[in-house]
Amino acid sequence: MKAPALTGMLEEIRWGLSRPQKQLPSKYFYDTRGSELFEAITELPEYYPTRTETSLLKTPVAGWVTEMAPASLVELGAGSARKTRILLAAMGHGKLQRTDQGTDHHTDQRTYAPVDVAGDFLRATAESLRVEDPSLDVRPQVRDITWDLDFVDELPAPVLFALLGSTIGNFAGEAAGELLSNVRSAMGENDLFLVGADLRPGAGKSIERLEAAYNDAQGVTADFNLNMLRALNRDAGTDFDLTAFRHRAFYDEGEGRIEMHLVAEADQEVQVPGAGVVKIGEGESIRTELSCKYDRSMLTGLFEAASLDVVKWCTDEDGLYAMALVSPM
Ligand code: SAH
Ligand code: AVI
Repeated sequence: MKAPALTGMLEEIRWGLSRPQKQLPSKYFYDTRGSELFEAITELPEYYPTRTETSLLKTPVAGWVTEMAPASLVELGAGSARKTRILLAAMGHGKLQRTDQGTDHHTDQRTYAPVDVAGDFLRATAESLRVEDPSLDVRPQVRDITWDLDFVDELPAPVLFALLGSTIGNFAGEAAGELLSNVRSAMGENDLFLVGADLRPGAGKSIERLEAAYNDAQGVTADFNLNMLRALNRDAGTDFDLTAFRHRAFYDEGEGRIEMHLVAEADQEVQVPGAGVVKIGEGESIRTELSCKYDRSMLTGLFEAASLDVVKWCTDEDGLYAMALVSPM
């Protein structure tokens, strides 16, 4: 990760570690090693969201995209963009398209703007896409997706925005609404926004299955969780002892979310530049991630609050995962 302004990073860390429930922002998972560990998570037998989303992207979502024939795809939190290849292929299937100005353009002239905080990983993703498809105009944006998406003005329209992998779930409470409003502000009237979301437990989805996705037998999720401390020691100058914390993840049924924590196995004293020593007692935890789970009405409400209308919706047979295509109201 190209570290964001160090002062901003340190402010977030100091603030989070001064809360009654200590917490750290989940975006700090994603240095290059963290991004690779996330990729390994997506291959785990327990982690169903990626496989389920891949299958929905093939059918029916690719058909929605072909129908829309976007000229550009803006992907928020793109990571390796592995599943994105399905969307890019679907974009290329259109024929001539009439623009708002009455001119025609070929929809196989496509622009792809992946946005991610993980700079080195994003640049590698962009490079491999260019090699795979030299006709694709790839414009990576290393930035926080909650920041102004002003670069979108430069892209050929219409634009399809995408937020895949249930990353929306990592923005809890008001942050999810703010993120959707941020995207809404960047959208033109003919643009669309595709969102993937992990669903709450139900008839075809047990709490055990959900919790297993965050407590895999091989311990990859535990490594991913602990890697945040390694990244902060390197990028923020903290001195967390990685051997002194253990991974914990559980589903909070009342809140409808997975919480990931790092639990101190003994009393800890951590140096945080600018904040001196932060004490963490034995058994105390730092919350590193919230992963909110939704149902259709909650998501519709979130979209409506951001002036977005659901125009297409699908889920898999078991009701594990949903995809929504939304348009400006
Ligand atoms: N879209 C991919 C990757 C999901 S992992 C998929 O569906 O598999 C979440 C991605 O979002 C990571 O690549 C991470 O670096 C990025 N990310 C997390 N928080 C972010 C933020 N605030 N701004 C920009 N990128 C963010
Ligand atoms: C990227 N994000 C949606 C993942 C999730 O499921 O919340 C990150 C993750 N955390 C643990 N496993 C995967």
